[in-house]
Amino acid sequence: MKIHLVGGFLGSGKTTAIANACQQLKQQGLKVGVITNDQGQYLVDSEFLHGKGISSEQVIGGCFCCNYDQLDEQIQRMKASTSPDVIFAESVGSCTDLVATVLKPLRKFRGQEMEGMTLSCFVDARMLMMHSNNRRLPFSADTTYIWEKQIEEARLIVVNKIDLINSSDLPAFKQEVTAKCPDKKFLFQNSLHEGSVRGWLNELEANENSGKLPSLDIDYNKYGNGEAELAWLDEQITIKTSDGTATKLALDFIEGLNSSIKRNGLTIGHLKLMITSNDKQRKISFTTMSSSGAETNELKSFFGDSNELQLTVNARVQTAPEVLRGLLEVELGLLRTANTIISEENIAFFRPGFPTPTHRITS
Ligand SMILES: Nc1nc2c(ncn2[C@@H]2O[C@H](COP(=O)(O)OP(=O)(O)OP(=O)(O)O)[C@@H](O)[C@H]2O)c(=O)[nH]1
Ligand SMILES: [Mg+2]
Repeated sequence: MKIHLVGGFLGSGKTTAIANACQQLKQQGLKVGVITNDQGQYLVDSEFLHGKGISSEQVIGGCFCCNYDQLDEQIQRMKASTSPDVIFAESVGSCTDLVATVLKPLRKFRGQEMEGMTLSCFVDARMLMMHSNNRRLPFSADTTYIWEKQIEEARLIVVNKIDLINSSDLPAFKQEVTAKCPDKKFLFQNSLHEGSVRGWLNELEANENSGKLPSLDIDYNKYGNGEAELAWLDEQITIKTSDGTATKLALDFIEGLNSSIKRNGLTIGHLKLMITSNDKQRKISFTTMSSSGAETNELKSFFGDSNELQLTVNARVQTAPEVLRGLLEVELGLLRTANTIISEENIAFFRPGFPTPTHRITS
């Protein structure tokens, strides 16, 4: 069994790449599993993987490092149930220090059972380009510190969403990034593209000794503060109508929430939603660099008119949790009419707690 730990900031494209990779490995006849991870409980990513027929387990309520035993339990559970050849473990996007707190402990306690362990760090190419050009990222200094530490600790860096970079800028960008860190392996990837993800899989095959990476030198106060500057808001919403407008209302709400976050000058880490209606599902994402999540008209025709629709909301935004909740409530309020029933469930809004890893191996 091989374990591929996949880190990198919120919205950088980890789940997209993992889903694509799993589908390719399954076609090769391999058994795969994914462990998702989040501070919250009801995860859009888990629903997304489930919808694609990829078996997954979750480590919820905190990052892998602070819930190492839960991670270990989920690995053992997968091993017992489906005995996968490959497990992808996607860490929550605000987490770093994975070498000392996850890879090294796994190597120490479970090394005998593993054929290989890797660590990849995903980074949005547009953010890396900003950073390389000495432009400030749209996050606070301490949140940017987490983003930088994620890249620092991994040897294999997947510079993702390369399709969104102007192709004339690409050669110089690639050269600059590679020259700055000659000890790292950079892959320039489009995770929506099968051939591009195949390159990552080939690299994972060849790169099985990430357990030997050095542990980070990291200031946990800055790390904890950087995480606490992000607000988490999760909830599940049901919209019921009698005139077939549930789809339209849901899309109005989603666009409204995104616009309202932007209008208030707040930086999105990742605003992701799963829409479920008429036995169809679609994940919608707004990330730090993207202005819109999906074509509204395309979604309208995909779902068609409906009288009932479910939304799972996972919002990660740089602000106070109460502020984020307030913005959502206002947008939801706009949908409430005499003909509409809106119910909210499993509401949670909070700042991630201070990171206190179960193990931290520095040697
Ligand atoms: N154009 C383009 N879009 C991508 C690529 N990879 C991912 N995306 C999109 O980026 C958004 C975020 O992708 P996710 O895979 O959910 O990102 P993530 O890193 O798993 O996000 P978190 O789990 O919240 O940290 C989605 O809309 C994806 O479709 C890519 O290579 N190119
Ligand atoms: Mg994800």
